[in-house]
Amino acid sequence: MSLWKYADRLPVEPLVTLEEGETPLIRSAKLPGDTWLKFEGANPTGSFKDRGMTVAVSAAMAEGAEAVICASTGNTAASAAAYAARAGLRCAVIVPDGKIATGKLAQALMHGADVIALRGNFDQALALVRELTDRHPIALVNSLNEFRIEGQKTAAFEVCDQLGGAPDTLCIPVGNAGNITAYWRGFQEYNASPHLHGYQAEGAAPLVKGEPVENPETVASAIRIGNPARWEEAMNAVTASRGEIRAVSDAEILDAYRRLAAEGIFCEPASAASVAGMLKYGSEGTTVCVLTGHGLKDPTTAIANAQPVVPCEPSLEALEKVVLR
Ligand code: AN7
Repeated sequence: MSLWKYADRLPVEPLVTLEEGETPLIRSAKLPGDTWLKFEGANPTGSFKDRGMTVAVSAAMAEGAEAVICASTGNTAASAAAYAARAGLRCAVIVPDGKIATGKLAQALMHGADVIALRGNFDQALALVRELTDRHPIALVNSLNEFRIEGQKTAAFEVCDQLGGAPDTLCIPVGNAGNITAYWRGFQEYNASPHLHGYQAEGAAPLVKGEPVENPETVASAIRIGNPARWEEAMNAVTASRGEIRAVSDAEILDAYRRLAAEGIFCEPASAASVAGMLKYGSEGTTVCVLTGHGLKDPTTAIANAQPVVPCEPSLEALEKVVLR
């Protein structure tokens, strides 16, 4: 089974699939309220991007494309690379130099994509690939691509099916604003209308500020985005759902990141923004926090924010000392 169980609501045939979707909805054991975690890290490449990519790359195949391209803070790149490999298409990914998490870089490289490190940020990368794909017959698989949104809307269907009804509130991190757009579409198609609470990182919060951020900065590299492509749709989703869009600090993101890990759930920093926002601003009723990507994506940030490793000499005495302390 996969998200293709909703094939009658999707616009193409599943030409390329890695059995994405059908991710766990886990009730939090420690967070306040009736809080559920939609663990999108359980997708094949470890992020929600696979939902959109299976549909977008299937569409590209149907159209006879030979290559796909995207700008990415990392997860889109990893997912595009995997699905392109699966489909036998060429893939190029444009990423901000030095600003994508190690796991994502490893994935894109291993799946054989051309990884291009732009001496610039995500927003510049996206503007450039948009121009490039206007001029050349290469399929753009960023979330500007409608097929991406169509695939990602299935997460809203799953949440409703898993809970046996719509949640009251859905908390979600917001970067380029494709995913919040997709959830809102999915909920509408399911006649559900939870309040959508979108959270951006304080140093990369254009939607909260009401204007683009030229030099976005945050520890949550996945959402280090200053000029979201789906700006209007995101604001419409927030308004129409009587929700909110707010900012959380890096310290609040890292605190939520550690709290989740302490109950056995490892997500990446950007994903923890959903929980950070819920903890900071509160939520109404049954609440689902979307954990968009797996913690293993970004081992560097994990190790920098956890307790140190304990060194030990190879003797029983030394081992007792450190274990029984
Ligand atoms: C873990 O990979 O934009 O608001 O290029 O990787 O739909 O952009 C990633 C975004 C949240 C924000 N959580 O979603 C990319 C990219 C994680 C992410 C977001 C991203 P959107």
